[in-house]
Parts: sequence; structure tokens; C-alpha cells
Amino acid sequence: MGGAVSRIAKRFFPKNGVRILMVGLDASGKTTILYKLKLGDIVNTIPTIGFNVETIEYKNITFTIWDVGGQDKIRPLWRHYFQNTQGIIFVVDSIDRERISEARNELHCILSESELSNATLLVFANKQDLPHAMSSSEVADKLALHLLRNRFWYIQSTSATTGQGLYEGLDWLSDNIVNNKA
Ligand code: G3D
Ligand code: MG
Repeated sequence: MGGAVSRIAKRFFPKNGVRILMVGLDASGKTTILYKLKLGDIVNTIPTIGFNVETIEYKNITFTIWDVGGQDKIRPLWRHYFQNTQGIIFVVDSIDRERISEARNELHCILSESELSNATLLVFANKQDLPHAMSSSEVADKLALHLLRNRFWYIQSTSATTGQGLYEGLDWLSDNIVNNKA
């Protein structure tokens, strides 16, 4: 198991670790994705009240995962996790039309962080197995991805429950991460 993820790990092996931040609104599918990738045990920590962070260390990759949305007070705490982040995976629930504009705002807010200015962006348009899911191009449009400047980005249709698309997305990420420490 681990195809694309192993490949990312090998590329940065041995000394240069890579940090990947996975964020999205709650219930978009982040935890399900982590389990589907079978990378190992998920460590769940709550560094401060209400801020729930999951991490996985896989070979030399650190995945850090949390929910964004409606958390303005704790936002300054996020920065602690931004240093050396080379890849951002933003997960979207493609059936949640009600909250897609909230997702867009959160995404653009994260991308405005100076520590993340060089990070490559992969968007997972998740829950594609469900009827009436927005297509990846509709999600891209609603997230205003085409307005991004100076950013490598890609959107991948996924289903965390079936695993569809997860490795394709990670493949793209491994090919497009800019290794700042190289
Ligand atoms: P989060 O970690 O981003 O908050 P979760 O999201 O991984 O906890 O997923 C939230 C719910 O969505 C879960 O359902 C999970 O099974 C479901 N889910 C995640 N990804 C997919 C997907 O691709 N397709 C479908 N059909 N469901 C998905 P429950 O019922 O456990 O709350
Ligand atoms: Mg979760």
C-alpha cells in the first residue's frame, strides 16, 4: 500500500522531510481519506480547546490535518503548523452546495498565509460516489481556483470511501511539490 505516498517519501528521503497540510470544512472527508491511505496510526491531539489536530508520520512525510471554518479566534494558532509546509490538500464535500462559498473563503484565507506562499495546492473534490455531487470543474469554479496567481494547483475528483482518485491526486502532488530545501 502507499504507492504515490511512498514515492513522495522516497523523493524527500533521507534528510528532507516534507510536511503536507490537509484542511477542509468539517465532514468533508479528511479523516476518511487518512484511514483509506492506510499510512499508520492517526495521532489525535487537542493543543488547545476546540482545535483538533490529527497527524500521521509516514516515512519522512508529516501529514497534519484539521477542520477549518468559523474558528477565527484560534486562527493564529494554525501558524505553528505552517512552517516548512510544501503541500496543501484542501478537501471539499462536493454535495455540500450550501457551504461551498464558506469553503472558498477558508481556502483563500489559508492561501494568504505568507508561510504557505510556496506550497503546492491539491484540491480533492470528494464524495464523487454520491448522486448529484458537483463535478470537479464546478467545484473549481465555485472555489475560484482560476483566480489564483503564482500557485501550482490541481483539482482531483475523489471518493474517500472507495479510494477513487486519492492516489492520482497524490501522484500529481509528488510531481509538483517544490522542494524548497533541496
Ligand atoms: P472530516 O474528517 O473532514 O470531518 P470525515 O470528515 O472523514 O469524518 O467524513 C465525514 C462523513 O462523510 C463520514 O460519514 C464519512 O464516512 C463520509 N465520507 C467521507 N468521504 C466520503 C466519500 O467520498 N463518499 C461518501 N459517500 N461519504 C464520505 P459519517 O456518516 O461517518 O459521519
Ligand atoms: Mg476528521
